[in-house]
Amino acid sequence: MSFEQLQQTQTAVQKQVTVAVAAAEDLLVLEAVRRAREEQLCDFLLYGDRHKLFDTLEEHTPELLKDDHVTCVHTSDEVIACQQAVRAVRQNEANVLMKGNVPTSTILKAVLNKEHGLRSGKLLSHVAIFEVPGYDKFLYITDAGMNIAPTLEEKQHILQNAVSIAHKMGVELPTVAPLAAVEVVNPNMSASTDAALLTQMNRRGQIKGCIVDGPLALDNAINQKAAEKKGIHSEVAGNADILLVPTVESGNILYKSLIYFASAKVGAVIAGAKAPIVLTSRSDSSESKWNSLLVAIKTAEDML
Ligand code: COD
Repeated sequence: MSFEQLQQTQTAVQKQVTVAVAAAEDLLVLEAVRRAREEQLCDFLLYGDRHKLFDTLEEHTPELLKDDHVTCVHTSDEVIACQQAVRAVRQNEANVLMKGNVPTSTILKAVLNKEHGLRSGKLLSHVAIFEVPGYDKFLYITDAGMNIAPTLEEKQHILQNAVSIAHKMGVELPTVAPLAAVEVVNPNMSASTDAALLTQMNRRGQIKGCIVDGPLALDNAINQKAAEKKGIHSEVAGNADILLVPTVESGNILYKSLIYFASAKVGAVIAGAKAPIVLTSRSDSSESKWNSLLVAIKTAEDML
């Protein structure tokens, strides 16, 4: 699967998805909105400051102002824009939440608000989907963006969130590699002991819907020859769908290495909330915002 194929399947289906964008006055976000409307992929509720939003729309994407499938809602500041976009999702007026020109912490506050937010009782976590040149399927990396130093229990939830996204993307039984620096258990490396425990939890049915095997180092998780050289024989080694990274730093470094050194394409969502959330950072390209939107719409399907 590639993002191009994902786009083709999504535009062919024509579902009734509405995306609520908080603080939509962001050029790259509006570029993704314009592209989505061109493909008639979904409808939009754009929340933002009247002057900034309308000026940006008029200057860069005037066609969106005349589009009946795009509704603009004036909000006096970015906090209210986040609250209202979250409320639209909570009240089922929208099926996906997307971050615009607002700090991540501001929108996460609205999402995590106990009374008015989008908590579902699960841990929220970041799932990034990569199209890597030379790897013949999507590679999922989690959590490279939200949970800083997850405990074993949090890793279990992070893993389960990624498995759920992979299922919705059409991977029936994803293979999961909990990564460490080595492929043997070293009691001094908590990433390796956690990986072994997650593997056993999967074997005992505590983690379902996937095959977990670890610890694995990155090379033997994604490269068959590297796995063979180390004498590792498993359904996961050399063939991982999902890489579970030990910390946000290791995930973030892997994420950026793939983009900058390997020209990988990425789309990402926050999973575990009442609806998928597109939370790309302001430095992300318009293409990655577009890919993230495609993933969010695809994974919102079963919530419609
Ligand atoms: N899932 C569900 N609930 C959560 C989560 C989560 N992942 N994180 C916090 N909560 C709940 C807590 O239970 C609590 O009720 C409330 O939210 C506030 O919790 P705090 O005080 O721990 O939350 P914050 O605001 O201090 O931290 C949450 C962040 C997600 C902002 C924080 O974990 C963070 O900064 N993560 C790293 C983001 C980042 O810098 N990424 C870098 C690459 S983009």
